[in-house]
Amino acid sequence: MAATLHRLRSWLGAALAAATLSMACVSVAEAAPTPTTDGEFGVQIVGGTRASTSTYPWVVYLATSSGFQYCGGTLVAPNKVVTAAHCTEGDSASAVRVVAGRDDKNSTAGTVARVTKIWIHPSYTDVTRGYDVSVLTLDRNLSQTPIKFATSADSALYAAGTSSTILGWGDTSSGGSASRYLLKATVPLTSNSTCASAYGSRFNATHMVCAGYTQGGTDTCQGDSGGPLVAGGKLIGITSWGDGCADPGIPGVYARVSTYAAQIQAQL
Ligand code: 4AZ
Repeated sequence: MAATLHRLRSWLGAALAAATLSMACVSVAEAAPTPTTDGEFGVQIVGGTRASTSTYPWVVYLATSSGFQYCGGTLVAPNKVVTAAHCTEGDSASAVRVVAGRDDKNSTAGTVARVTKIWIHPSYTDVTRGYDVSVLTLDRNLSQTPIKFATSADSALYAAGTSSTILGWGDTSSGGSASRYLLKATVPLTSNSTCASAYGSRFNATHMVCAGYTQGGTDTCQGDSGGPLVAGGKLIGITSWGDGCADPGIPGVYARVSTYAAQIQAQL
């Protein structure tokens, strides 16, 4: 369902998408006034810069069989990709492509793998209830280097203020259009209390971690879902949800990978 909506969005454009995605995502562009940081600079994730898959070989994107990018993902083994459950929910494996080593969506660089199995966390229902985790098995081993993911031993990586990296090919402003190129940005992890102040009971610290500057301006956005939040050289989060993108006081929300480490490991 959600992946289908992501695809519809690709086809029909951002304006229609705002209405369409309101069913799958918790919020839409009109949830908050568009800040001056949105759109004015015409760059990145929101507020980021271009990045190369040579530097971040484990970042991948999910595409339809027609080649439309609709989510991100992270290579955690040569043939295993971690992504968001809301990216793969309702999909058949045969419909999903994983694109690795391609910075520019309008190029043919890198490798397009097929998917032979989709695992979705069995407790997943919707993003605000947590469990927004999915593992894809690929039809081949990729040459790109995987990244390690956080486990219960990595609680230090989740400390408030930790500098983290977000990556993706998603929208460069709230309600805007997707990036042609891989983009990256650095955002600090927020405290749990800061995130609870923004989201109330929708935020669950066991299942989620938030990141963003108090002043906004830098964030993941629609189309970045499923992609990586990295700190200390490990995958610590999966881009999951948020109210709008990059608004002051409204951080992005990420699935807390350490909570799911054993279940992810069991899929490898
Ligand atoms: C989404 O709908 C989405 N600003 C991803 C990230 C954020 C909001 C929405 C965080 O895919």
